[in-house]
Amino acid sequence: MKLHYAQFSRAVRVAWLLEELELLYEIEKYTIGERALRESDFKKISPLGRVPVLIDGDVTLHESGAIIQYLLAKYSSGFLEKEPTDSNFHQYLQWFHFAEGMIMPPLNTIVVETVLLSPDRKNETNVRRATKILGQILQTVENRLCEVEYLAGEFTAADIMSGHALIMSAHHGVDLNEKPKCKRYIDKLMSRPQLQKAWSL
Ligand SMILES: N[C@@H](CCC(=O)N[C@@H](CS)C(=O)NCC(=O)O)C(=O)O
Repeated sequence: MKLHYAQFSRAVRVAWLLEELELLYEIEKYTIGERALRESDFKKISPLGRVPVLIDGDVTLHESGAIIQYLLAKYSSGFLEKEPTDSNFHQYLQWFHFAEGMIMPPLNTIVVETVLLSPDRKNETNVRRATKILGQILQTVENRLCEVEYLAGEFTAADIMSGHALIMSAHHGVDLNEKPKCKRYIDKLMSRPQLQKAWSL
């Protein structure tokens, strides 16, 4: 199994799960923005030139949530998932998909405007709007974490998906001062050796 990975990217989610499942994998490392991601060889496995990409035998996947679901279905025997019969199944789905569906779109805007674009192309209105929307979105995570320790009750892949999105938000300077549960949750996730390993490959 081979993971195409870049530090601070969504590929951390995949490495994190691989570590939690104690699976063996090879790693090919990139830096976001580097030329290799734009080259035709890489685009054969990732048409948009993005990470993560997972190659497992003759299977190639290039969408983090799909990779996580694939790994769980093939290798976890139910660990880190919720079964449809579990009373938290709907919460598991809700918070698994909340990462790419809700948290990442405004965070992407913030990253594009503040990190990727040159200062003269930065649009303050876009940043303000995305910051406001992201604040509202993260408030729903805060509210959920007032009820439970982990998003689906106990630690699952929903925490790998949305927890990572929350960690990325903090990493990019999103203000969590009025969201103490989110801050504590991030600290708790970051204390997992499996995430520490995935973060610093
Ligand atoms: N929805 C995709 C997003 C993949 C994505 O945008 N990856 C970013 C890193 S987090 C990337 O590779 N960016 C490189 C670039 O845009 O050049 C997923 O969850 O895998």
